Amino acid sequence: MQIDLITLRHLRMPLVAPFETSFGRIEARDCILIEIASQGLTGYGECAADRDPGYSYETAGTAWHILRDFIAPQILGQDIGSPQEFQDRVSGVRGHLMAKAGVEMALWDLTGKREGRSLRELLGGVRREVEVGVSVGLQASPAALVDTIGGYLSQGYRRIKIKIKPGRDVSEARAVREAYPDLRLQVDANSAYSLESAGALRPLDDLDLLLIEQPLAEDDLWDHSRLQAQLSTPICLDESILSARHARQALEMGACRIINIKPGRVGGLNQALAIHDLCYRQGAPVWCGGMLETGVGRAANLALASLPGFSLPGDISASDRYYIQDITRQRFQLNPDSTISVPDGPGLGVEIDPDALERFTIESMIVRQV
Ligand code: OSB
Ligand code: MG
Repeated sequence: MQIDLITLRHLRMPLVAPFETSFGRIEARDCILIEIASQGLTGYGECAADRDPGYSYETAGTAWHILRDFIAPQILGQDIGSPQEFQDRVSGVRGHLMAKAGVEMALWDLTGKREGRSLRELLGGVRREVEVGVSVGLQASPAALVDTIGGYLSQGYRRIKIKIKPGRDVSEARAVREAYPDLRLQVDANSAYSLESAGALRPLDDLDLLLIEQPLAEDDLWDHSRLQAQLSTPICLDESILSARHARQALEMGACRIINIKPGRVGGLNQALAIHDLCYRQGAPVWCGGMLETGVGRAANLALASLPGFSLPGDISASDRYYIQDITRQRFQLNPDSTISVPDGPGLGVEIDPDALERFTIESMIVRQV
């Protein structure tokens, strides 16, 4: 693929409801949409870095800098054979995995459009619908949480994840379990505990949870292995897993039994595939995490989640759970069996709505070869 022109757009999309986690509360989601023009075709990719460095050190601002000053200059005017070749070329840029993942996604979209194949086909996905759930942010009280979840259940979602933090953990999970005894339920702490304070999570073992996501620090595989030894509920790692190597080491040392795969966090779909393949070989369940993506990133997540090893429902909800207006013409709907259909058009299989794009763009820039 000849890389002719790259357009960066910093988007700010108002959420239908605020989203609160252990690291903060947001009312709008930022991201960078990357548009690559190549021989008459246009590919889109979403860089998942948000406005603030809460989930990750990367922000829309750092990603903008890395994309404009380092990544774009290395590929503009070049012929890039494949998403893997792109990764080889930018291997001199340390870290900044979300910035790289956004460009890689646009190259997958271009590859699919050029070959007339969907991303699902390119990745080797085997399902046309994938099981999904909702990630529910911290609410005002356990009663409000039960209420909010009731709304999602009535829409047809059959798996719920709740965000927890110290002091807002066992009471919340217990209230939800009492209200919905058969619900497939899991919790996500986003690194809010230490090995010492995680003792508070022990009562969760009696609540029949699918998993406990990322209780401890991102750089702390070792203490996760000690915590897992004290819990019967599987630990699932999100923030800690940036590569297939991390995944292998985490499984080897018993730091987790399940892995959440997000293409943005691990540097792109290519590395996401590698983690999937490793876990599939080892029989470790994986599921597709979410980053409150626009329709662009959501399409990529759906294609990824159609791979055979994704045996647990993903954090991929219908468009109306996130945004009143999205930047894609497609709005993803929940099917009655708590699944969402994987797009089957070429590449990502989505079309951009230029008016919506204009409306949510707070800064844009065309990067040309110098
Ligand atoms: O930890 O999984 C997370 C959203 C932003 C950043 C981190 C996380 C999340 C979610 C939302 O839980 C998942 C979704 O996109 O629905
Ligand atoms: Mg998480």
